[in-house]
Amino acid sequence: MLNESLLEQAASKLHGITDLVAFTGAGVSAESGVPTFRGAEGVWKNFRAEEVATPEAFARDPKLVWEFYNDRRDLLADLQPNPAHDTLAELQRRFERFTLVTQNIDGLHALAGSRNLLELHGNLWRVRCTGCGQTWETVGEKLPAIPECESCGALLRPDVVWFGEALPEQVWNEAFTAVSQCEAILVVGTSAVVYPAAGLVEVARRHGAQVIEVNIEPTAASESADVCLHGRAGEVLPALLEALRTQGSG
Ligand code: BV8
Ligand code: ZN
Repeated sequence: MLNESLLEQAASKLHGITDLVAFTGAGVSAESGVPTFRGAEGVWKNFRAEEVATPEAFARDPKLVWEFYNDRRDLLADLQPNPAHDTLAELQRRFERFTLVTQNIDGLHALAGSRNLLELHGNLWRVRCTGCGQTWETVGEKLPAIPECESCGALLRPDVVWFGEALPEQVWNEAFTAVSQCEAILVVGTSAVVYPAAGLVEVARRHGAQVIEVNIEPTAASESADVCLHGRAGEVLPALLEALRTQGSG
């Protein structure tokens, strides 16, 4: 059962502000059927991240790495956004400045209609040529086991950020700016262990933002949070929106 008073407390922190950031991780897609990374059924269970989500792994065994990503593309092709994604898209329409910063690569926020979306770790549906650098959106497409570039013949790779790789500079700068300016940050469904992304929560707090966490359990971000709403994002976020409505905001 959701804690009504904490919901009211969180809603009152959002009431009347104009600049909100939502920072999401794999937990926001869990109720859509996307395995999280570190949960019991975590996507890493068959593979260790170091095995498949690194440039070294790709150089060593591109076939294995593509098997890992093609499996996730196949799984995702049939999955839909859940009420957590939908509520974040609705919140975007209620706040003058709303930035959605996600670590997820599953594309479900865009599918739910979120705009002004910053994908810190790239996107599973986009591929990039390791030779000429061209990128292609290949949403829902079935790729060959080892896809090659039509223009230059080099290997294609998923356009995601692997461990040991820098985040896309433009996206990182926009995210950093957004969290430095926001009045509140909603931290949803992340274990907050992957850096530099996880560091954005502290940046927001240091700049005076209220921090509201939504998660089924305590995380590394919990000590930075002013309010921790324990529960599934697909239930807590709609309830938070409802509490906002009854507070007559926006
Ligand atoms: C960098 C894309 C330097 C790929 C991802 C040692 C060795 C090597 C590297 C490091 C090291 N120590 C530290 C590092 C740095 C490393 C890092 O932070 N490692 C961690 C693991 C310690 N970081 C990097 O390597 C980054 N790059 O540092 O480069 C550099 C700098 C300059 C120039 C050159 C180089 C790059 C990190 C990006 C890696 N790519 N994804 C892919 O997905 O295949 S990260 C991956 O983890 C996903 O993006 C994922 O989003 C992200 C974080 O995980 P979460 O989203 O938080 O998911 P998780 O399962 O952990 O948690 C789910 C949460 O949801 C839980 O809290 C759970 O309770 C909750 N939940 C579950 N169900 C629900 C729910 N909540 C609500 N409702 C529910 N229903
Ligand atoms: Zn090419």
